[in-house]
Amino acid sequence: MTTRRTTTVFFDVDGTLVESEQHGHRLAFNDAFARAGLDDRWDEATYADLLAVTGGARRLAAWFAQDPSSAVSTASVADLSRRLHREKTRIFIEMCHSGAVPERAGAQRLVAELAASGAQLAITTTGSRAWVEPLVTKLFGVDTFAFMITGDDVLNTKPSPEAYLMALDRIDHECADVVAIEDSMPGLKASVGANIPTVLVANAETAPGDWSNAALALTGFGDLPADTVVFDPSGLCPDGLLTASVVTTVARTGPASDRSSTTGDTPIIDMEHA
Ligand code: XBP
Ligand code: MG
Repeated sequence: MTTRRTTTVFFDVDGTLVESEQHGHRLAFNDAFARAGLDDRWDEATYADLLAVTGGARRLAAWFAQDPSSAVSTASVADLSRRLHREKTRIFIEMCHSGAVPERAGAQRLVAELAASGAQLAITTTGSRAWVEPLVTKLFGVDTFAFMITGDDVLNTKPSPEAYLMALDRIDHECADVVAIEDSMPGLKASVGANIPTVLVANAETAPGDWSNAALALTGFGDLPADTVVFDPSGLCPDGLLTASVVTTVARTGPASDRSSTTGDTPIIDMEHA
């Protein structure tokens, strides 16, 4: 007797399910600086560079470490970062409640399609549980996701594969085909580091990089006219719409180490011209 294999889809949150960085987290960080009486402010270009450091508290610590003059002199970088991050989280939770952090176009469609197909869905994010849980529940529904691995649960944030390895431990992965949906290079490194085939749904905030480890890369879920497929060596998404069927096929195809068609030139994608 053969056991029917299930599909488990691990969703990243920031930049993947929600539009949260430049007009969400960045503004909350700046508000936290202001409330603490600090002059630090992150413009969009500065924040784009800082996205290479995942996890809000770590991002703050990296900022203060690179420019010690901007830190309150009596506080250690770590203490100051933690304190600011607590305030930033409070501010961001209010933003989520007020509707300032929307779904990414097409995310609700894909999540609903996958849920209807019987796939198991879970969250694997570097963001804090205090806002992730209420926001994901509000936008995508109660019980849509079987579990959520957040930045609070891991010692090492992305690009470490720790969150994905922890997520794999939560499922019966002997019986499940798994796939991750990510938007960033640290996210892609994390999921691929856990040997999980990954769909990269890049966006304007995704740093250019070598995405050859993705099974498929698009500039959106395919719901917006500007969305395009930018890397699809196996011809998985000919229509340009990321459907439940495409995602399930990526899961069934397996990780890059199991695929045969990923050799050859791999583009470094310039998002401005993709
Ligand atoms: C997202 C992050 C998060 C947010 C900030 O990375 O790094 O830290 O930017 O959220 P990914 P917190 O999408 O790869 O998980 O301040 O709650 O950490
Ligand atoms: Mg992300």
